[in-house]
Parts: sequence; structure tokens; C-alpha cells
Amino acid sequence: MKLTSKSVSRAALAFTVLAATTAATVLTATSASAASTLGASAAQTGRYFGTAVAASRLGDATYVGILNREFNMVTPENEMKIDATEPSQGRFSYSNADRIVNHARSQGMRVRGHTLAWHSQQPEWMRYMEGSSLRQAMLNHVTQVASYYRGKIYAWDVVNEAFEDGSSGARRNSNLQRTGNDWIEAAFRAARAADSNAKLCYNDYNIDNWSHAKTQAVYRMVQDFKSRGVPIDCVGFQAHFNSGNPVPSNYHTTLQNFANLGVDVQITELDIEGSGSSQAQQYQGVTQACLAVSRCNGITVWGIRDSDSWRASGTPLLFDNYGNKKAAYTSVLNVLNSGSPSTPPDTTEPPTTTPPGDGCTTTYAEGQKWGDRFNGQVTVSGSDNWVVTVTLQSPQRVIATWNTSPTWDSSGLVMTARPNGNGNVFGFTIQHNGNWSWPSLTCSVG
Ligand code: 9MR
Repeated sequence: MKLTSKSVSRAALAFTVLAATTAATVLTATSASAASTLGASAAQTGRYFGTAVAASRLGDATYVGILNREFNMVTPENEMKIDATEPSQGRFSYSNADRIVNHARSQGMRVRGHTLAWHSQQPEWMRYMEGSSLRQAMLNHVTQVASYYRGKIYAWDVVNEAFEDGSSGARRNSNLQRTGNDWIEAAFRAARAADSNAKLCYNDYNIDNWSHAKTQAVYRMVQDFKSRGVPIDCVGFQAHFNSGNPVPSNYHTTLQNFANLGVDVQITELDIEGSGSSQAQQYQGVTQACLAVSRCNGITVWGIRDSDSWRASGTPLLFDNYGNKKAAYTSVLNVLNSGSPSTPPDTTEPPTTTPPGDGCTTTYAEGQKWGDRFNGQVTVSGSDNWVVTVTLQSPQRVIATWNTSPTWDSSGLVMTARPNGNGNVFGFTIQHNGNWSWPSLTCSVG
């Protein structure tokens, strides 16, 4: 079946999640030629390039100019933390986080949520809480915030910094830890129940060096979670480096070993103190390490200009105080451009029609394809009251839908679609995460 122009324009009109600008940006990035921005060059390899954003800087034209030009993923630097989103118990406040999310979405950028459960930046009311009332309050916080942002978050840092530094390999002693060792998995389960479509990450610092006890301890936790079916999808490596804590030579090994557990890995808060070629070389090493691991989805730097950094005196970022590109910027861009492009398969498969199901039939047609995602469109015939089950293959994720308002199973892989008043053609965007397989479909009459 060919797509009719009517169905295409209807789908385009009702395309609710990705702004048209994203498609344009990423489309140009799928050619194998060198791209001129961090986001476009990362997209050529099927990855994103992000930055932390402060709501207070969204009025700064230089800042916003660089943000919109270079990046395609955004992490609110402080605005989604517990003290910001639940300043008094049970009263939620999203205005600053929403400013960032809305800006990102208007530019076709995606959002990493940071962070749902953390020992630090707790509001006053939570700081002195202990025991079961704290456990309940933490779970309620996870549920409320993840539900509020459901459908808008690419990945959540569900739990942040829960392990001790140094050689103990122990959990960090905190009020959350004292509620019981299972607090982390409880937070992940609550997050999955609230937003089955976001990737759920554990995020930490000083877990970059494979031989460090803290790295090993986090690795064992993730291994244990995977073996017991705790819903964890990714590990975030903050990657705050300086001369006392340089980029380890075994970084690639660390990222690959975690990925081998069956989780994605992401570099979430990268900054490297220093200047000139030595800084540039270290940035190059981190970028190469990510590109060498197919499940390394992307890199986020912790701010735009040096002056925006939480440690500005260390000049740790890719742009100087005036917004000029530094040597480190060029080295990152060059590495991204040398990465093997993740080009979509260049064949277009013919649409397939499922055998008549329980009173209806679906025809699946492949839509547009980009380096990191593809569109699919389903035409239903035989009934106007259909229920179509769309089953993805792991580690795929649906990141946008149109002409249906789906529900999800807890794995995030099975989507149940029903008509939402826009006829019998609906569609979705699948972020493939390396798996280009088409979803399987079944149809029944609701
Ligand atoms: O960059 C953030 C800074 O503005 C805050 O004052 C600080 C407060 O804890 O948090 C900084 O971000 C941290 C992030 O949330 C978690 N990893 C370490 C980051 C740098 O301290």
C-alpha cells in the first residue's frame, strides 16, 4: 500500500511530540559528510549531544544561540531536583523545569530528567525525615514528578550518587539509605510505573575507572538488578574530571563492561578542568570511548560556556566565557565526525499486511528514517473500533505517536493503540537503539 497524501498530511498535522525542526536537523545529519555542530555530528552516529541548562540563563542571547545551534539533548541543571520540584511536602512546583522542557521541545531537543531520588538538594522538610515516612515521601515524589513529565523525558536519573567514595564499595550513608537497602530498586519500580517509556538510569561520579571499588560496587548492583528484573535501562557516568581525577585510560573498558550487562550507558555531566591541547586531548578520549561502545547513547556536557560552569575557575567546558569555541570543542567535533555513521538501511521495504485478526486487519508501512530513529504508520481496515497491539524489540523505544493515545505495558515494549478520533491511520517514531526491526502487530475489535 502506498501512503496517500491525505493520510500523510493528517499524520503530520497531528504529530504531537517532535517538532518539525528536529526532523529537519537530523535529516541533514544522516548524510555521511562532516557535520558542523555537536548535535548533528553525534546524530550521524546515532547518538545525541546534550548540555545542562539553567532556566535563569534562558534570557541570555549568546547562551541560547549556542544551545539551539549545537545541542539536541538538554538536562535541567538544578530545576528538576527534589528541592525545586517539591519545596514543601505534597506541593509541587514545576515552573522553572517547565521553562527548560518547553524550550527544548520547541527546538526539537530531547530532555534528560535529573534527578528523582538523591541524598543532596533535599528540601528542608525531607532532610530530617527518616524511616517509613521518608520512604513513602520519596516514592510519592518519584511517582508525582515522573507522572507529570510522562512522555516528555528521554531518560531519568532515577537515583543519583548512592555509593560511597573510596575503597569501601559501600552504599553512601544517607537518610534514604537508612530506609532500607532496597530503596534504590523501589525508586526504579515507582519510576517505571509512572512513565513506562522513559529510560531509567542510575547516575554517579567516580565510576569511570574500572578498577575503582566504587565502579565495581555500582556494576554489581546493576548486575543484580538485571538478574532480578528490577527495571533499570541505563547507567549515567557523570564524568567530572580534573588533574587529580583524570580521564582513566580504561574508560572504554568501563563503559563496555556496563553495556555488556544489558544496559545503555550515557555520559551525563562531562566537564574537564584545564585548557588548550591537554584539555582537548582528554575530551577527545572521552568522546572516542563513547563512540567505541554501541550502547553509549550520547554525551552531555555540564554547561555551555566556562562561565556557566559550577566550577567556572577550572574552565572545564567547550566554549569560553564569550561563547567562542575552544580547542576542546574542535577535538570533540572531529572525533564525532570520524565516527562511523549510523545510516539507516537505504532500502524501503514494502508494507506488510497482517492476517485478518479478530475482525480487523493492519497494514504497516515504513516511514521516514534517521540515524537514530524511524517512523512507522499503521492503516487499520475492517473496523472503526480497533485495538492494535504494537510489540517492539528491545532496546527500541517509542518516542512519539500520532492519531492515537496509547497505553503501555510495564516493559515499555508493548503499546496498545486505539482510535482517538483521527481515523484509522496512526503512527509512531521508534528510537531504534541499534535494532532496526519492524514491530509486530495484532488487531482486534474493541
Ligand atoms: O551544577 C549544579 C550546581 O549548580 C549546584 O549548585 C550543585 C548543587 O548540588 O549541583 C550541581 O550539579 C551536580 C549534579 O546535580 C550532580 N552531580 C554533580 C554536579 C556538580 O556538582
